[in-house]
Amino acid sequence: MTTAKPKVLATRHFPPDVEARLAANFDAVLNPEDRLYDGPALIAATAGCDAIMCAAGDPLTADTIAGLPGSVRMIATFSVGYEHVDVAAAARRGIAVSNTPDVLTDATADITLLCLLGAARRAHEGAHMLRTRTWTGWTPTQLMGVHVTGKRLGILGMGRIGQAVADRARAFRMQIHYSNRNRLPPDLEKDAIFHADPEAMLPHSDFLSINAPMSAATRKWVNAERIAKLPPGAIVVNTARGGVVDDEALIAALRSGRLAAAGLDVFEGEPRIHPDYHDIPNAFLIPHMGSATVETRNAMGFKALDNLEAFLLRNQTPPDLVKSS
Ligand code: 8YV
Repeated sequence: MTTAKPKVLATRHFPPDVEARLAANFDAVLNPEDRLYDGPALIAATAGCDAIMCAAGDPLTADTIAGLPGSVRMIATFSVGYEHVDVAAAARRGIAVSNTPDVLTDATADITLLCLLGAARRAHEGAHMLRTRTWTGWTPTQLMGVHVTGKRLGILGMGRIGQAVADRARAFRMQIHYSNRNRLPPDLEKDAIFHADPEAMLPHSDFLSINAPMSAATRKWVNAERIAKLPPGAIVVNTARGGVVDDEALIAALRSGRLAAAGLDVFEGEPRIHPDYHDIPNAFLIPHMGSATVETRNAMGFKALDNLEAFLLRNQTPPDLVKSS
């Protein structure tokens, strides 16, 4: 007698190799058209499901989780960030939650450097000139940006991604400052300068990179008051979550020139970003591409599957279980 495979709802259209393994090992409910589920649709779609494989932006709020059928035992998110899953609400219902740490560290750190360099070197304006056929030729003063070498980089959130950003920035001979809940041990801290108080790091940050997760404490952390503490002409880079930045304050500082530039991969309310960003030349913008390499997206999917398989097929604790704080 064959026993039925556990049923897993995939809320998004995941990479082909990931979906193939999902379908081989589970009774998979796929979403080939990549339709976005709202809360009620998600609840309806999970009828008879044992687990949900979701992604950032899916509304796994307390209300949605409260409405899930009793059969749902696990939520595996295809992301390292899990602010879209109410972990406490899941814990109350005995639903395990897992995420995908480590595998996207390098890709996200790479994109952080892309944003840093793109902002500092006015890549958007240069590319725009070519695309709009308005480049009339090289001039000695054309598109002069901000030098990176030797500058101070303040990193808010020195976890795996923050540390990988620091390693890359060292190759540009940047001086690393960081603020983190806990000071790193010397072998990880290396030459970086720790600031127990993140506010105290700001005056030392010619560049500020946000690498902290979204939480109540980081919500709109980059606001007008804190921007005023950065050196004039500083550059802000955000590859973490859009909600960490107060868009109105950042836009005002970019317009006035108080900040030289910003490099942003993530946005509050994405994909409907603050409309003013569209017209700001000194903002280098890309659409949440931090982990977007084939290797990384496959690794994220396989990690989500490792967690689902451990829990649903082998009755084990998921290796990347997210604990409710
Ligand atoms: C993902 C991310 O691509 O993993 C994260 O937290 O922000 C991204 O790199 C996306 O969130 C997929 O769910």
